[in-house]
Parts: sequence; C-alpha cells; structure tokens
Amino acid sequence: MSLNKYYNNFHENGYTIVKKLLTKSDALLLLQEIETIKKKVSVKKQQYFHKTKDGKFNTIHNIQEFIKKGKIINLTKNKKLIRIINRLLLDKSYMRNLEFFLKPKKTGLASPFHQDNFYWNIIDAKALNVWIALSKSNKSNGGICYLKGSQKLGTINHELSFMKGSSQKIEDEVLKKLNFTKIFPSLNVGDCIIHHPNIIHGSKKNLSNNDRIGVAVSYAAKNSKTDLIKLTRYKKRLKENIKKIYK
Ligand SMILES: O=C(O)CCC(=O)C(=O)O
Repeated sequence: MSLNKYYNNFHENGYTIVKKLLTKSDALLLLQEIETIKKKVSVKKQQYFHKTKDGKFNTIHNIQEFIKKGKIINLTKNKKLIRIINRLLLDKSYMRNLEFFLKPKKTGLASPFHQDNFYWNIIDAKALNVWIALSKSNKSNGGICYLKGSQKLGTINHELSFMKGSSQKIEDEVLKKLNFTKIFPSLNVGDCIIHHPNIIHGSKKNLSNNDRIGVAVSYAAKNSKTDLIKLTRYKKRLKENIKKIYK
C-alpha cells in the first residue's frame, strides 16, 4: 500500500493496517523474548503487569523502562514502520511507550472502550499506537474492536474502569449514544494495525482456544507537547484504579 493510502485510512477511519510487517520466524523469536521479559517483570511493582484469574500474564506495561536492548527494542526501530509513522504524523517521531497485550486463551481479560489520548494527554493528539500481532487476532479470540471514525470526536471524558490493564473507560451511557460502525480487524501473525490516539476501541474477554498476543508501541511526533496538568491527573487516577483492584 502507498504511504498516501496509509495516511488517508488513518485520518479518515482512525486506523490503518500494515500487512506482513514481520515474518513468521521474526514473530517466533519475539515470542521467545517475551518469555524472558515475563520473568524479569515478575519481581517488579504491580503497576508493570496484570495477571488473569488463573495466574497468566494478561498485560505488561512501560517495558521500555526496564528493557533497553534486544529484538523487541529493535522492532520499535523497524525502518518500514518508522517511514509510515513519520508520514502519518507529518513529523519525525519517538517511541514513547511499549506494552504487551498477552490475552491468554480462555481467561484473557477484556479492555474497556477507551481512547489512548485520555491516558497520554498529547496536545493535538500528535501521536499514534501500533499493535503488532504475534498471534492471529480477530473477533473470535477477543480481537480489538474499533468505532470507525470516532477519532473525530476529539478526546472525550472517561471514568475509572476498576479493570486490570486499562484503567480508564468511556461511560456506558455515553457509548450507547454513539453511532459509529464497529470494526473488528483480522490480523495474521506479523501484521500490525496503526491507530489514532483518539479512536475509541476496546476488546472483549478471550474465551477462545487461542491466545491473542500483541506488542503495542506508541509513538509521538517529535514536536508534540504533553499537557502535564492532565497527565498528572491521569497518573493519580491510575494509582487509584490499582489501589481499588488490589485492595
Ligand atoms: O489488545 C487489546 O486487547 C487492547 C489493546 C489496546 O487497547 C491498545 O493497544 O491501545
């Protein structure tokens, strides 16, 4: 697909899909590295990971704070990916955050409908999120659902979710009134989806027989600025959410 097509999809629909960013063998090596990272994160504070009821890792957060090199870090610098990202942002970019969504079969937890920029607070939403599939991801294994075009609403209000891994959510009453088409992209191993920080998205529990594994890397435009007052407010709310969940 041409850079223009990626650009138009991203700004019109709120997301664009990049097929075959990675080969299946690249993905396999990344999965092996994730196993090592799981061991490292186990001894860290609660804010870095959440587990399912049966003790499996569901999400791992802020990985860039404790992993500085390796295949996952190299992936965040993938040349093809950076070229597309810089075109979408009309600027150079930097990686701001790295997370894993590991959603194990049968017990993987849901992520409530939210906008990433309610968490990030980047002025004018000059940022994006890349969700790279290391397993198949689709509706049947709780794949992400997007409200197509909802990024055009700008960043709207959220409330505490009291859920693990996505601490803020859009109120059910507000969601009910929205009238956007729901899209469940189907990704193969190695494909990725790049989404706008204001698109409303979420995922259901993974009750299927197949794990749903993704690496989510967020990037901001080099010249972007963060609203520090809103970011501080978010961090307080995140702590409140964690306190409530693990009390
Ligand atoms: O993979 C999921 O279940 C949720 C991912 C998500 O919310 C994100 O990448 O922003």
